[in-house]
Amino acid sequence: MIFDIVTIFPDLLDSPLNEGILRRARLKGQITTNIINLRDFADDPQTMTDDRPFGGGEGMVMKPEPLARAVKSQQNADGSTQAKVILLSPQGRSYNQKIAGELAGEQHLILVCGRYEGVDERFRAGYVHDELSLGDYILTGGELAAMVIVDSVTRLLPGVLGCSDSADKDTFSRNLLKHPQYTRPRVFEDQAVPEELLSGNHEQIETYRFLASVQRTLDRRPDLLKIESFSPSEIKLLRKHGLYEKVQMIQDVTPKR
Ligand code: 9D3
Repeated sequence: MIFDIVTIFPDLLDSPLNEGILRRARLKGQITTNIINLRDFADDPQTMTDDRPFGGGEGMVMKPEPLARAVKSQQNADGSTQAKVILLSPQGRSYNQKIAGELAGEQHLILVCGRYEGVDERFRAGYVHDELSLGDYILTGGELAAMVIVDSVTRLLPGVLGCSDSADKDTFSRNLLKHPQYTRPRVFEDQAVPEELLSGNHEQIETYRFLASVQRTLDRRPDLLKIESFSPSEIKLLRKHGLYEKVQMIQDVTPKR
């Protein structure tokens, strides 16, 4: 899969792509990342990529021509399919695991990092296929958002994670938060590891973890809970431990995201 990232701060993106799983995926050829310096596509000597807004007002707007030239330079650069162009901006729809899964099915993404107050609307209209935001907080630009997309999509690609760390055991595919985890020592600052985890009894351990996951999800992310996602044997367990009623109640009063 090819990720082209169009930015005015190319250096910002170097190290995240050069560590850990992203680095390994690049070296194994599972992903290709190209950092495109928008300034290379500016036309005037001062390499202006932004300008003052028509109509007046605060801040600057990214000019359409450099953005369009940068995108065109990468579009069909791999010969075959049309790349999907994604603008990262506070006006985009909110990114989530479902969108990550959809993007993992693409062959070529061009991620355009917004800066300043935004981009000229005609670039958006003519070149952008989708516009994404990370959520309701303010960043200084789209670069970190682009890295989040590359990271979250890459780990979904076949063969990128080891088989021990399979993508579908994750939090968001089960609608449950992960249970608390412990390693050595058995006692740390007067806090012991729960007995159930030391029992060596696999069924007891799984039951403990399942109940702890449900409890944690009830406490922290009730919006994730889906009563339909529990199997009959899980519902029996929840009933036995007084959690079924709580899940049902919270399910009824929590707005879904
Ligand atoms: C005053 C209006 N602001 C828009 C909400 C101006 C503004 C703030 C921040 C314009 C651009 C930016 C830079 N942010 C991004 O480019 C961005 C972003 C974000 O700020 N939050 C969450 N996701 C993203 S993706 C790109």
